[in-house]
Amino acid sequence: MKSFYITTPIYYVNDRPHIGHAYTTIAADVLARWKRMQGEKVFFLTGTDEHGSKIAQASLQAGITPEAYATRTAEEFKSLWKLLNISNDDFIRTTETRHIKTVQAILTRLYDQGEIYKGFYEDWYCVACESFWLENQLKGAASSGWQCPECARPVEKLKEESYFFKLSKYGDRLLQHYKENPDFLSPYHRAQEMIQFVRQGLKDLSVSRLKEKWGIPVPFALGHTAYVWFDALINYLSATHYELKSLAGIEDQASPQISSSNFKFEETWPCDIHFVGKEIFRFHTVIWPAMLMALGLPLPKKVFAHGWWTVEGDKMSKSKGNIVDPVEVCKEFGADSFRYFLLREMPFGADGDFSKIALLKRYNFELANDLGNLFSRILTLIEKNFSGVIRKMPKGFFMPLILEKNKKITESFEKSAFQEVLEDGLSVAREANRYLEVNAPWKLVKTNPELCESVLAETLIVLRWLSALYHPFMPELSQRMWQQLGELSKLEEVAMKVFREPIATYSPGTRIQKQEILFPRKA
Ligand code: ME8
Repeated sequence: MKSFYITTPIYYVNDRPHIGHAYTTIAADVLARWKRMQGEKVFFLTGTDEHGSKIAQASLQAGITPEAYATRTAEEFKSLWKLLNISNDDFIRTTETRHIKTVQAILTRLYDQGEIYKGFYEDWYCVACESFWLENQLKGAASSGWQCPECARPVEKLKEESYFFKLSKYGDRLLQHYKENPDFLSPYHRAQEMIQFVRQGLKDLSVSRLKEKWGIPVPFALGHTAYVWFDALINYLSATHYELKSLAGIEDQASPQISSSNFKFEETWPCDIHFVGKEIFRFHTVIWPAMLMALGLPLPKKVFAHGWWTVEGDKMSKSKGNIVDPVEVCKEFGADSFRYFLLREMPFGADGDFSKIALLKRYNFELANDLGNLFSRILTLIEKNFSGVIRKMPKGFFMPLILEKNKKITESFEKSAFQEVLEDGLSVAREANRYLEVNAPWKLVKTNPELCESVLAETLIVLRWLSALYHPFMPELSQRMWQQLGELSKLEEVAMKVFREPIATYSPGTRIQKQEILFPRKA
C-alpha cells in the first residue's frame, strides 16, 4: 500500500527552534494524524538541514565544531517535537550517512548523464538565505552596498569554479507540469508568482562550492562541496532509502525511530505533500521538480506554501529580540492549546500575527468557554442528577448538522484549510451550548427527568464527535475528553468511526468519568 507521504522543511540548525518552525511542523502533524484516522499508512518526515556557511559561521562563533553544534540544535528540535506531540515517523539529519550517500549518488548520476557540467560562477550570494541573486534582483545600490531582496542583509560576490545543474532546460516542462497539475502549486494565490518566475527564463544552477568546506564532498570534483540547497532538497528522497540499495557496501542507516524496512522508496514516492513557508516555495516548485525530472522520477503531488507569522506586528528577528520560544508558550498554555491557536488564528496560506493577547482570547473564549464549558456543564449535570450514567438512546438531534459539517470538514482537510475545520468544530459546540440554554436541563430535571435524560443523551453525541474531531489538533486533551465520556479505548484508533457515526459507536449506560476541568480560565 502506498503511504501518504508528508514532509516539513528540514530546519537550519544555526538557531534554536521558534514558533515559525513549530507552525509548519504542527500543521503537518495535524494532517498526518487526520490521514492516519482515515486508515491510511502515513510517512511523516521532518528533520534538520546542517551544512553550509550559515552553520559553519554559527559554530565558529560558539567555539565548537559544526558537527557538535548541529547535534546540539538537532536535539533541541527533537525535544521540542516531543513536547508538542509531533508524530513524525522519521527525523532526518543531512549529516547522516544515509543522506550523504544519497546526495553523492545523485550528483554522480546527474554528472554521468550530462545534467551537471563544470563552469565558472560569478554572482551575488546571501549567506543568511543561502541564495544567489542577479544584480538586477538586489536591493540597495553599488555605492551604499547591495542587499539581499529577501532579507535585506548585505550580499557578497562569489567568483569561483563551480559545477552547474542544467536547470535552464526545464522551464517549458515545468510550465507544462503546472498547467496539467493545478494542485501542484498550492494555495492557488501563490501560483502566479512561480509561473512568472519560470516564464522569465531560468539560469543554470551552481550546485557546488569550492570555498565552503562544511558540506557534502562532490565525488567527482576534489575540493568541491554540494550547494546546501541541492543537498537539502534531496532529504525527501534519502529518507525513503532511494539509491541506497544500489550503493554496494553502504550500510542503510535509518533513524532509530523506524526500522529501515518500514518505509521503502516504492511505498512512499512520489511525496503527497511538502509543507513549506512561502519564502522557500521557489526552491520546492522550480529547482526540486527540475532535479526530479532529471532523475526521471515522478514529481510530488503538491507543494503547499503557508504564510508567515509576525510577532505583535513585527518581523521575528534575533536583533529585535522578539523571537517567541514555543517551550515558554507551552509552559503557560500547554502544548495542545498552543497547537490549537496556531492553526486557528490564521488561514493556512495567509500571514498572521502572534501575540499573547490573541492567544489568551482564543484560549478563554473558544477553548475555556465554548468547548471546556460545554463538557463541564453536561458532565456535571449527568453526574449530579443521574449518578454519571445516561441510559437513554439519543434520537440523533444533532446528526443532520454533524453530517453536513463532516462533509465540509473532510473537504477542508483536503485543502489544508485547518482554520475552517476548527471554525466548523466550534460552531457545533456553540450550537450544543444554545441547545442547553433552550432546553435548560437543570430545570427540566425537576419537572421532567425523563426528558432531561433524553436532552443530555443528545448532547453526549456532540461531545463524542468533538473529541474525535479535535484528536488531530489536540491529541492529549482530546484523549482526556474521550476518557471523561467513560471510554477506555485509545481515541486515535476509533476516532474516524466516532467522527463519522458518533451515535453508532455510543452505548447507553456508559458511566462518565468527570475529571478536572479541561481548560482552566487564564488571566
Ligand atoms: O529554510 N512564520 O530552513 P529554516 C511561519 N533549511 N513559518 C516560519 C517562520 C515564520 N515567521 N519562520 C520560519 C530553511 N518558518 C531550509 C529549508 S527544506 C529542503 C530546507 C518555517 O530553518 C517555515 O516553514 O530557515 C519556513 O519555510 C521554515 O521554517 C524555514 O526554516
